[in-house]
Amino acid sequence: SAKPFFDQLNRFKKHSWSAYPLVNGEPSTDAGKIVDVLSPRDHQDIVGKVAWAGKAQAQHAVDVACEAFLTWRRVDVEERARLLEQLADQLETHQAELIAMCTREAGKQLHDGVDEVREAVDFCRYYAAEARKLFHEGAPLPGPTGELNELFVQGRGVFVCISPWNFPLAIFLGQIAAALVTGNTVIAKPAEQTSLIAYRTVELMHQVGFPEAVVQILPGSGKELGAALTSDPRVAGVCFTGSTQTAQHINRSLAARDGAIATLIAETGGQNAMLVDSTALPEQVVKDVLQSAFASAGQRCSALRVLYLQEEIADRVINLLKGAMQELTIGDTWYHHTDIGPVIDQTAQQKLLAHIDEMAKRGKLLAQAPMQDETKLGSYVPPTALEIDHINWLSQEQFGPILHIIRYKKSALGEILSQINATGFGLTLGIHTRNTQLALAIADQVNVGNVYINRNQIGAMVGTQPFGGQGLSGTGPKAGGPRYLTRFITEKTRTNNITAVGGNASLLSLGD
Ligand code: UN1
Repeated sequence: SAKPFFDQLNRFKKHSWSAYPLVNGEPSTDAGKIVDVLSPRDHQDIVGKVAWAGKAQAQHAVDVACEAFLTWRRVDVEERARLLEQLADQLETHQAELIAMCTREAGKQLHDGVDEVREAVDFCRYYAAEARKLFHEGAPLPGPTGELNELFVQGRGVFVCISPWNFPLAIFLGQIAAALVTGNTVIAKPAEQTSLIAYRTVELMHQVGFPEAVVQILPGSGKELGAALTSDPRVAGVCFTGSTQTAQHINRSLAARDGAIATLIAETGGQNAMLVDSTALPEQVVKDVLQSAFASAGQRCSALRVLYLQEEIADRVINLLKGAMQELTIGDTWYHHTDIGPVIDQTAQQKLLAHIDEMAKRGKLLAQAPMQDETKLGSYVPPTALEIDHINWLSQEQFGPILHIIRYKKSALGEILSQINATGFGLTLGIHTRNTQLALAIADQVNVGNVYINRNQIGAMVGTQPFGGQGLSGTGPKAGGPRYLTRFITEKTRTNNITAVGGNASLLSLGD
């Protein structure tokens, strides 16, 4: 009974959703603030209503999660993994609704919504498979005869998962999936801007059989609710994706607690560069620059911010880029023909527009994509290319469709690599060259998590390009990689002197 995709999608064009604090499966309606969610597409489309949680719900949710951990950590890994796989199927069944939510609530293009569902599904299946490998219950270790040594892994306890609005489904669920499959209980605090899709996802989780006490959701403010959760000494770990500043804040809050030393897994910002030398293929460069800098309105932490062009090729690339930018369609994300949609809200829009003004004065405005009339309603920022002199003009990450271009002389390459490292960020790096030795040498010198050679530098795939950075860009291990789950677990070694109780033949043979 498969209906054509757009028919399914249209059913959710006017739908309105709700989100509440959901503690132990009980929605609290007496929570503090109630917020109307207006789409960044046009600031008119009402996507739904969100009730925010306060300190009382945070405390209560931690009580419930602590209690639930005692049984959840004993559930067989096979069962937890199977639940994740059932969730993956459930997401696919509901993909039209989830894509509509991505588009309306987060202002993402339809094809970004398709990618989000795909990535969320991949996270579920990948972490299910990795957890089965990690949990060799009682894997025997070598040791002297008469002694049985075994290694066990288990969840750490209550994990608080604080997720961003730019991947409101994929990253929201990726964090939770990793924490749950390794035997932790979860309190999810989604981004203020995208609570509705997060809440809907948690409903789907409960429908497939994740216990209500094991995964709870609290919509609310980062400042108050986030602080209430991260300052609770019973919380064993925090998984966070968002700004570097907020990660540092969470780190201090965890360190100040009089309690167990908590784990912080953080994936934060970048000041991502691409280097293009004179041997690169200009058409390929322009295609990959457009994608890396402007896809998802530049609202990816992987996005290209600073394009370095060797002087011999700079004019050629800039001219092609200017032409290509004139062809972009900026507008309402409900339409499939739209290339680039709005930024998340008016605060972001104002900040980005102010940055463009400042850089245009100090440097040079090279190109701006044309805006359709419909963009007047929503929070749109024109994709913009600016020429600047030095990466240190950029004191912080500009999370939007703004590309900074710097020309360089071949002899200055070494100095430029040092300047990129000196930003302290280390997330993605793009390289375009036909000189393979040079590409490999640059890849080795720059301290980043993900290097992309002769292609775009966004869209890391789960299991294929594990994603995450160094320094100011995050703690690692990489999401979607083979070691990600290791920080969600704790280990227990059990050493048993089996001769002391007169010996046990079957155990002895294991120990030999
Ligand atoms: C983020 O934008 O917060 O590679 C990280 C990519 C994505 C980036 C996710 N996986 O484009």
